[in-house]
Amino acid sequence: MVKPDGVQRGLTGEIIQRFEKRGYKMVGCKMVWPSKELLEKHYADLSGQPFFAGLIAFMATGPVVAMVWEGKEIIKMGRMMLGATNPQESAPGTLRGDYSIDVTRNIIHGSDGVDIAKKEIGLWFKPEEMFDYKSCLKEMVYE
Ligand code: DAT
Ligand code: MG
Repeated sequence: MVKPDGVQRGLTGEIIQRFEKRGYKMVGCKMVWPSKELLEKHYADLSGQPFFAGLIAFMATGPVVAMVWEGKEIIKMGRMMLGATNPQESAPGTLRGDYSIDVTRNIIHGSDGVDIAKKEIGLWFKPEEMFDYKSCLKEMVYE
């Protein structure tokens, strides 16, 4: 998900392009201005953290771009492409390492595991907003 800072800074296209160019397949994509209720469910596991209220407040300041990507080990590889949570520790070449400075403005969210991804997809997407199609790139990206 491109966070409000990523959308405002015009980084949505670049973020999508990184995933597209690597060879991953987009199966869902939409702009959403999330409610605090949705964000509280999305970040429920962080509700005990001191930064929780600020995180929810910032994430509700504007629209985000929610996406579902498909591909081999996409969750693990996607996390690598994002970089460390704190941009001060994100390697150059990662999205956060190239485009962000502070942890509360780290431009992008990525699911952290298969079960979490399923939960998050259920929160953000209706089944009919996701698309099962054959990518013409398949034979050229995978062995
Ligand atoms: P990630 O987004 O890499 O999965 P997370 O799930 O631990 O990281 O935290 C969710 C978001 O909360 C993170 O992208 C930015 C914010 N956050 C995390 N740690 C923080 C901290 N110490 N202070 C302020 N915001 C923080
Ligand atoms: Mg997380």
